[in-house]
Amino acid sequence: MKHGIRVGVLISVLSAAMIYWMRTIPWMPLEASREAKDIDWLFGLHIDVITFLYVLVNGILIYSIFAFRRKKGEEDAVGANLHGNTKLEIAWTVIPLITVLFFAYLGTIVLSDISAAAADELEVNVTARQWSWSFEYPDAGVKSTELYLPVDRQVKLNMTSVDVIHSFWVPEFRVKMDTVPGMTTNLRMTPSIEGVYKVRCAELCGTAHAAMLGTIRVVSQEEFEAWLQQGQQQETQPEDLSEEELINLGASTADAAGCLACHSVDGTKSVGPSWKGLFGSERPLTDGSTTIADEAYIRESILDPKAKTVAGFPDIMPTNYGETLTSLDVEALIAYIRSLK
Ligand code: HEC
Ligand SMILES: [Cu+2]
Repeated sequence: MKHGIRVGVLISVLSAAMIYWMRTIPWMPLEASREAKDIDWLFGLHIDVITFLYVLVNGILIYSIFAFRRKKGEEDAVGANLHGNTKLEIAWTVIPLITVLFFAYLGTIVLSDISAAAADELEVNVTARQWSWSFEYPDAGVKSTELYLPVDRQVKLNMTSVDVIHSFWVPEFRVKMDTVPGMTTNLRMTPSIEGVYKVRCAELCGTAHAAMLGTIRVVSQEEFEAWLQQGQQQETQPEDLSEEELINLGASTADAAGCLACHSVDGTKSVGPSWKGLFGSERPLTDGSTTIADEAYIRESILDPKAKTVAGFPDIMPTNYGETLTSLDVEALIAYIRSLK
């Protein structure tokens, strides 16, 4: 009994101190969504329990090392021969079981809270691809490579992927959800602090996985409306833009659509041929023939990459750019490639 009381006191004091200390550690980035509060609360509770368990196991261990060590005169003694302790075994089965069930209950409540629909939620369609993100506001008919969100309004993301599995993850919002080809997954969140954040891909998805970042801009409601309106007017045709604007658009499209993961613009060979000096050059093809890289050839290379394959390169260029790029995007890409002398 004496040992029990001592260990009890030791563990109470140590775990209180340790839990206090653990709570002062800033584990998490900025809490920038409403959901983050509930999630961090649950996370903190887990850490408390884990800390207590850590102290419990190691406290008893350390106490025993000192209290029950072999003392002088006991060199030949044999320790007591124990055959289990039924009460103890019931206790250490039932208590953890109740604890785990309790956490499952809390987890279910928090999950159903943070994924509940709100009446005025904003819907955004998210498309993930190797290795970029794109966003569409179906109600406004606006497409964007940056995710603009109004602060303090719940958003519902309808997400899919055009190639492999990716995962939409914003650490500051504490939310993460896979995007799966052929399937729509949903994620709800309510950004609560204006600012710029990054969406990261949290599913290893190939060569440029680590560079699969998208920009999220959380802005005021007015700023958001203004941005949407501006986007709605932008049914731009290639003729509306100057050559220079077209080239700039092509450069940013090449980045956003993930082309630059496989193509360099400075002559270095990567997964695919470099675009430098491509326009107007003679291309050796796998079937032994050659062709001149004119506009038609480049358009075909983007929209139907299987039609011709450049000799010495694998035939692995994605085949769905016809669906994911607008005709303006394609013309801008051609102008950009043409400019890389
Ligand atoms: C996964 C890697 C990959 C991505 C992403 C990719 N390409 Fe390619 N691309 C290739 C490879 C490999 C080739 C060479 C084989 C072939 O012709 O299919 C190629 C060939 C081309 C060619 C013909 C080049 C030549 O030297 O004749 C053009 C033009 C082109 N790509 C444009 C694009 C554009 C524009 C994008 C983005 C919208 C893009 N590619 C995205 C891998 C890629
Ligand atoms: Cu990815």
